[in-house]
Amino acid sequence: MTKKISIKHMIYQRSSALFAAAQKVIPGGVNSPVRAFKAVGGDPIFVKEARGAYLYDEDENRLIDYINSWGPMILGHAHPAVVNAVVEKAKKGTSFGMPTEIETQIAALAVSMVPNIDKIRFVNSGTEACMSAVRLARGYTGKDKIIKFAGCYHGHSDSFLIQAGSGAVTFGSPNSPGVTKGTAQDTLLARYNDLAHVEDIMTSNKDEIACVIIEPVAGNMGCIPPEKGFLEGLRSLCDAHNILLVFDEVMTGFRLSKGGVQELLDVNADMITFGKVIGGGLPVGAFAAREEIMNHLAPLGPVYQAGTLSGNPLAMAAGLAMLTELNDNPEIFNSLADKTEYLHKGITKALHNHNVIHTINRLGSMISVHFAEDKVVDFDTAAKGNNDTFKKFFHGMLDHGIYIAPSAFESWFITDALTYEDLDETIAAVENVARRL
Ligand code: KE4
Repeated sequence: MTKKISIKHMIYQRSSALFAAAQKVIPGGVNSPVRAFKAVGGDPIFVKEARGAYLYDEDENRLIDYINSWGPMILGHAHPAVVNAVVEKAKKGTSFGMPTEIETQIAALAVSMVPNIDKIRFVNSGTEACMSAVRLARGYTGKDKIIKFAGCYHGHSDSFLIQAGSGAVTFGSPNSPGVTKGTAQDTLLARYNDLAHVEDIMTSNKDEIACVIIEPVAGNMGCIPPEKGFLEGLRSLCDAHNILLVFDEVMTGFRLSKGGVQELLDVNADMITFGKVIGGGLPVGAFAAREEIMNHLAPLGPVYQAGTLSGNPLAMAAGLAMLTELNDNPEIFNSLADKTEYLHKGITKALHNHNVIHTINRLGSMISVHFAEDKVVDFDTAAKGNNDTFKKFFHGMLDHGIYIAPSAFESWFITDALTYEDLDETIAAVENVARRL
């Protein structure tokens, strides 16, 4: 039985005042564009604190959080294991710029959890991980070009801001100014889920392509799972053309399963990038591969990569606590998938009850609602979604105390802190909002 709830008539006065103040000293008032609500309109919400599945904003509103800092808070906000680890580590100093044992501990744990990797290098963001992975692929292969997919987002490094997804799309400037022609010419753009297109590009750029980099389950066009055979086909094409296959698992790593997409879908990549969950909410990215590739990295090999705060013990403590929780309790991944399936079924029913045209994509604990008639399988079909309907949906859900991605080109991120009561409240809100779409 659908739970009846009313609109909560939330107020956002303090958030709006804080946003006005922030805009005076921070470009756009935010430190990452997608937070500015440009794609949905209105002022962004300022969060005071968060616990479990809930955000508490500066106007004392409680919001059920379906973004979870864009993925890291898979166990819920302020998880005791992570908080305690960080507090204890901070008392002993936060960063030394020298090796520490905890880096080896989290590296060994990550290597034990993820297939096909012997070594891992820690950096400070997903962007840095993907940027470094591509440099390593180029250094290892001696080739300059890369293939990325329209709508996939690998962070804001120049090579990737070519029809990128996520925030870059919502700004209608897929190729960001500041990216030189020289850089752009080495990035070849393919259509997601289109093997024939990838093969054409490989054939036309014979022996020039260092790697293919892909979100093996896309999240930056909304959630778009790979069609059956797509990743396996990519693997075969990369083998045939002697090209490295890089899985950008910044979003999917340690979220879709212990071993990420490689384990979940049984497809092997040559290099994997991580972010988000691996840092437990602190700034951590990483890239990993088999030893013969990783040993090309400085100080062992000629490919340079470095970072003042890379592997700092404070961030390592958060990441190690998070990965340990997930490694010791793998049933969490099934629980997340079950909750996401329950949510999917509830939202579908609620929107169908009011004849709202939509399609929902879901894999594991990643899900997105597209107000489009056709199946969403790539950037072009994702872009056909009705953004006006999305905006109404977003603000309607917010009025019910439910925080979803402020853009149709994002995945929702389910946290295991969500209860089935939270899910029922969310589904009831969809039912209410659907009446007005
Ligand atoms: P960061 O540099 O933001 O840590 O990671 C970049 C990145 C790389 N690869 C994938 C698959 C990603 O999803 C991301 C970052 N994700 C976005 C959300 N779609 C971060 C949110 C933001 O830009 O503020």
